[in-house]
Amino acid sequence: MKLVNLIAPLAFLLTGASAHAGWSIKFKDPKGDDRGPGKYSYPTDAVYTSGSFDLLELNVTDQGADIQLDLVFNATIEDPWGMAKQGGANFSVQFVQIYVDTDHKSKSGELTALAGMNAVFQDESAFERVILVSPQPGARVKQEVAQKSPKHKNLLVVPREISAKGKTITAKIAKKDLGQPTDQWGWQALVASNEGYPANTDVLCRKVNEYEGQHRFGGGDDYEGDPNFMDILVSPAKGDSAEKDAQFKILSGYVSGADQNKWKRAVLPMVYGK
Ligand SMILES: [Ca+2]
Ligand SMILES: [Ca+2]
Ligand SMILES: [Ca+2]
Repeated sequence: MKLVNLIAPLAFLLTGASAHAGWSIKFKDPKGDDRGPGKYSYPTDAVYTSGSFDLLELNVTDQGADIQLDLVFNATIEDPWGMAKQGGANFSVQFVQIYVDTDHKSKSGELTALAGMNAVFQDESAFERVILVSPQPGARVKQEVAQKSPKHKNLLVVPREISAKGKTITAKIAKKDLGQPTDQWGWQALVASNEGYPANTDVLCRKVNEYEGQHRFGGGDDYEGDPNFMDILVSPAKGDSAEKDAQFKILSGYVSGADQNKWKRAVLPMVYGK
């Protein structure tokens, strides 16, 4: 056997395990669009500092055994409620749900966002995974999803480690839990707020009401047709201000009010890779 025939498979064996390490993708989001459909307002309590729900970047990096997500916000991330001392991560008010479409086939996957979000996805963006970046302990996140949003139980990915530093929340996910990301995957990040005392219908999220309160967002209505999140990604996710208006238009597509039969969900797109 020629030496070259021996070397090629050997090189594959040596590099195969980490062949994808180093792959990354960056999504940017405009500043100042942390108002959902354009008219949402923050709760009045001082912990909800300006920019706390304004996503600026989502970076996804393959690190070999882990996939790392870095979420950059327009505010320093703080832990005023001491979530870290309660066995959670070191931040308090944010709760980001990251939806992933791994096959980009119409209606292949789940279309409804987690209980409490009050939103659905476009047919082409039916998702296979939902990654929950919550400051709550992982066991509680799993329990809430199993109890209140059972159809997402098998799609749920809980990061093995979540921490905040400066303006960035970082989540490390075991690759075996997520799969191997490719340029063809679709991504969406819903920026909601962590609620330790959620309604029976909501997975750990804070509600949007008609008027803002100490711990309630305002600018929606007091029924359950309005989306309960403040910021999303919009294609092409370069962070241009046009994406701001595109987001407001997408999220304004909902109908809420006293008559549940008339409710219409906001329909969310995803952003696909390179
Ligand atoms: Ca933003
Ligand atoms: Ca899919
Ligand atoms: Ca946005």
